[in-house]
Amino acid sequence: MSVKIALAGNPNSGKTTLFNALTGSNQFVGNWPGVTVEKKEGKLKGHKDVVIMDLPGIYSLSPYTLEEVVARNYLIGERPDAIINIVDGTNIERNLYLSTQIMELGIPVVMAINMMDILAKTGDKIHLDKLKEKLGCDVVEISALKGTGIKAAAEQAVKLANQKSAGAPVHEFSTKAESVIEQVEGKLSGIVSDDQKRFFAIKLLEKDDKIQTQMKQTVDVSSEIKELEDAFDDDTESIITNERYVYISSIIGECVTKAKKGEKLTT
Ligand code: BGO
Repeated sequence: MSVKIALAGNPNSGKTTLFNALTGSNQFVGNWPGVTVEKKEGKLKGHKDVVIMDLPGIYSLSPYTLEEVVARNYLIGERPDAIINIVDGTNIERNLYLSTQIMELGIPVVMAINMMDILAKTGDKIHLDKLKEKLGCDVVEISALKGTGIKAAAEQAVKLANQKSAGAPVHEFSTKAESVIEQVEGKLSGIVSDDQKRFFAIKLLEKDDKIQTQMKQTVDVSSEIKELEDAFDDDTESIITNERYVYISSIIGECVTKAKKGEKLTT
């Protein structure tokens, strides 16, 4: 049986560079069914039984662009054995918006922080152990362009894929939001597997009708939506987005040290 590893990240994060470096000429290019979004897959160099699936570059797992729908349908429907989430280390705050959603899927994740060659020149530091703890996933530094760290990232993904278990998702939203998410998760017992509950609960609270349609059974979360909207005096989609930004700010505050302005760069 072959192992499936998905490559997910923002546009311009270096995904194509990494995909090419990991697969070489061993690639198949086509289209995702029914849409003109390019589908690329390839065998991991040196591993006949490991397939890398290059997902379209996206900023979020919301249903607003074709690329997002293709990527999330694959992640939810096909459930790869592991995900390599490539993150542009020079733009980490923005990239983490997608990462926080990827961590909710219940699939093992290796976060590959790319562009480390550029970051090294700026003097900014990303504290990997802290990041790992705050996100609940493995984190490695890479330069897709120079090829550094990419073998270790891929091998870690293969290892996690074979273990078949994702780390528990980190619950870092506000107490109120977490308590409402937990109530919705309670309604999903027997409908989605335990490790996917957080993703589905959040999407239902966001009134994501494509996810509601995709679920075999309709789940009424109107009372939880009302509870959250009354508590925050806002709509649930904005509430969840805001919760993510607050969580990301706390990650950046604890895990990234910026080089002091005016400090001489070491090149
Ligand atoms: C151009 N380090 C550095 N320094 N650059 C990288 C790295 C890295 O680790 N990884 C990728 N890049 P894509 P998506 C370019 O194309 O893989 C660069 O969208 C240019 N092109 O080389 O395409 C990579 O698939 C002219 O840069 O990303 C590429 O995710 C001038 O990041 C860009 C400068 O990588 C995006 C760069 C004509």
